[in-house]
Amino acid sequence: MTEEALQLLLHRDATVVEHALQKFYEEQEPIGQLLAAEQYSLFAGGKRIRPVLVMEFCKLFGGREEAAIPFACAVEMLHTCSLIHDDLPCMDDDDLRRGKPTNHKVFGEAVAVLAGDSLLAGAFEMTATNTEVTPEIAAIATAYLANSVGRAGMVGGQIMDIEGEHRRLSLDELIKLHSLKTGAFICASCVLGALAAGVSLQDPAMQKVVTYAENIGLAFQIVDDLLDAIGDEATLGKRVGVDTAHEKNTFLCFYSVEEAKRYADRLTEEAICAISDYPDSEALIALASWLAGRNH
Ligand code: GRG
Repeated sequence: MTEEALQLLLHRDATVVEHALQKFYEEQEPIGQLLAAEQYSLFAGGKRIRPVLVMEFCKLFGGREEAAIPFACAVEMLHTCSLIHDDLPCMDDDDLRRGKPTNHKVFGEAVAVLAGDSLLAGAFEMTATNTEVTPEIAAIATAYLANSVGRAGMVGGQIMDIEGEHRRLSLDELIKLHSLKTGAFICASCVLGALAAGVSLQDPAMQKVVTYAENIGLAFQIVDDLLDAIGDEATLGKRVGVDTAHEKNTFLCFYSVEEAKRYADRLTEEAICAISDYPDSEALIALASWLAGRNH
């Protein structure tokens, strides 16, 4: 698939999800500044990688788009929640995200915390009430997603990250941190797409989904570290050099820039290998390659 065709596809998937999210917000009762704060970050122009993974894995297994849309909306809401909370003064203390002032800079810390909380709750409401799949699939997806962002996933990775700031982690610890903090949620996005298409967690095909997801998840984080070190602030829409300033553990503590790029490329090859036998895998193959070479 050409770069142009991939960008068209990403744009199309992202637009479908964005319309669904807009419709959801049009139906909500305003209360205080909550809706405004949620929408400020949700519609600030992220890449929408996780919802695209949901949509494309559903497509790979011949599922209906309608079944994937609520899951895709949910992962973007959860992702946005994690970004709002990550930017807070008590976490990474960032003032720029997606090219705009961070949520707490605009709405204040209390509203930012609550906007994140509300996005989190809304995401699980969205997966649990997905009527385009069976109630059993909705429940399985909800539990899988919850596990991926809780102690065994994102929150667990974040605590390792925070507590690791004061000491040098080993490479194994760093890989574990990121497989929890970023990888588990990326994996859940891919798995929810397959679930929407009716693939069960026990199906051998699901192992291929997980292998693809784990490899692109780790590659994604390596590229994230590279972009913080050598990326361009205007293109990224967030501050660069933050990892060094905070003495964060990153892959560049263990590898040179060139070695880190090669590592990300190797993981990308592994990811591609896991799914390339499927007839309609070109989009996911192109997506994995694009993620490894992205500049934002
Ligand atoms: C929300 C359950 C929950 C917990 C919060 C703050 C926190 C605990 C965890 C931090 C998780 C986090 C923000 C990890 C970083 C992941 C990452 C690389 C984000 C950047 O993702 P992109 O590049 O961003 O997809 P865009 O803006 O394009 O969507």
